[in-house]
Amino acid sequence: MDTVTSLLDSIADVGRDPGRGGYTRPVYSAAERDLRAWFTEQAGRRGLAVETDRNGILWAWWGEPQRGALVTGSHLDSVPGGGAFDGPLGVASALVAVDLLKARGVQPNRSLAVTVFPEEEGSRFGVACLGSRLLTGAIDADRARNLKDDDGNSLADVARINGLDPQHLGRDEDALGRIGDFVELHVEQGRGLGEDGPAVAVGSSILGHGRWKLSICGQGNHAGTTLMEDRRDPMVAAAQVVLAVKQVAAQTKDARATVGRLQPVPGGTNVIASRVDLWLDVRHPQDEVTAQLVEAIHGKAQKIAAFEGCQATLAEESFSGTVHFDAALQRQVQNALPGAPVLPTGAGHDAGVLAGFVPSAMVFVKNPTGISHSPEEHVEDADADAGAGALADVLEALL
Ligand code: HGY
Ligand code: MN
Ligand code: MN
Ligand code: MN
Repeated sequence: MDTVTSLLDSIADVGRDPGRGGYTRPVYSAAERDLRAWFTEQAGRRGLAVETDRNGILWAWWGEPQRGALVTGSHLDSVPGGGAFDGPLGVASALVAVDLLKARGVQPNRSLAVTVFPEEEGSRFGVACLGSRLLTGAIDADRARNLKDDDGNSLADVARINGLDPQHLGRDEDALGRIGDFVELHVEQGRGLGEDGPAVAVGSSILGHGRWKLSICGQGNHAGTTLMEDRRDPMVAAAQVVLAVKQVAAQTKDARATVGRLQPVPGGTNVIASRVDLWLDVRHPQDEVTAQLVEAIHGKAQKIAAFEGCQATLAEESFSGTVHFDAALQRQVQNALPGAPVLPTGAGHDAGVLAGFVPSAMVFVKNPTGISHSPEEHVEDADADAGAGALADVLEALL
């Protein structure tokens, strides 16, 4: 029988990113397509019938596709230079959990589906959990169709190339009706379990979080012929804005604000940028505080930009309010995992989007480094297998 580690080892070379370290597996890239093929093959080996729905979500069925099924899964796409576990651990653990349930002779009372959601990281089209947002209608389908990647390819075009009908992207009542309960296993992103804690924890809530694009426009010019006093350099404004983001968040307990991506345009070494785009990721347990943080950052950015002779404009790209998982389902998960701690998470997940529509729950597996969205993300083999065993216990209790 496969172990979680042996399954992850079998995709260890897919999407490696020597330049950044770790893995870069954007949705609908060759690497992610290879991972989808791997999943389909692994599911087939387990006698699971695989289908792709109108939003590109993969469903591997044990039993007939039916309303109210038990569904578990995660994602295979990654952030740039991501770790090996964020997403694939949940998918591999679900496959091993099916093996364990079959080995136990479990006869499900309802169908079970293992799912893979596309674009959970939002690394290509900018909106996280795009697959589950489309499935539930949490994003407007027209807006989604027109989302662009850095090369200007629209989701509609990329979806079409990948065999989907872009006009069919959007809320899918049939598929959504098939989810009676959803459970996502995920590597812990943070140190709630720490190094000495148990192997698994039960998720309780997901911090509200959003993404905003800040564009700072100035005057592009020549780096050699423009005197310092004659410049309206948006890069100089952007540098001050990044500092201001840290200062605003540092003054608010539990706030997290990050500028992880900053793009000067046109981006030449000998060119004073005409514009700088930077993306804010702001999170806080209280949604109204998140809004206040963004407003404070926006105000500071406008003042800084004006001082540098530039203009700053802010556009919201996505927002998900703080989510508390379904209490009844969480109790069932806790009963199946006696003694497992109950932990909140600051990371977004498809389970968080689905929680607004169907009973959803999460199981976290210990990551001794606590680090994620980095090659240093880690799960010990024994904990990975304990996680799959725990997921099997949860699924058996729910089947
Ligand atoms: O950004 C997040 O929290 C998640 O990893 N997509
Ligand atoms: Mn993830
Ligand atoms: Mn992630
Ligand atoms: Mn997720």
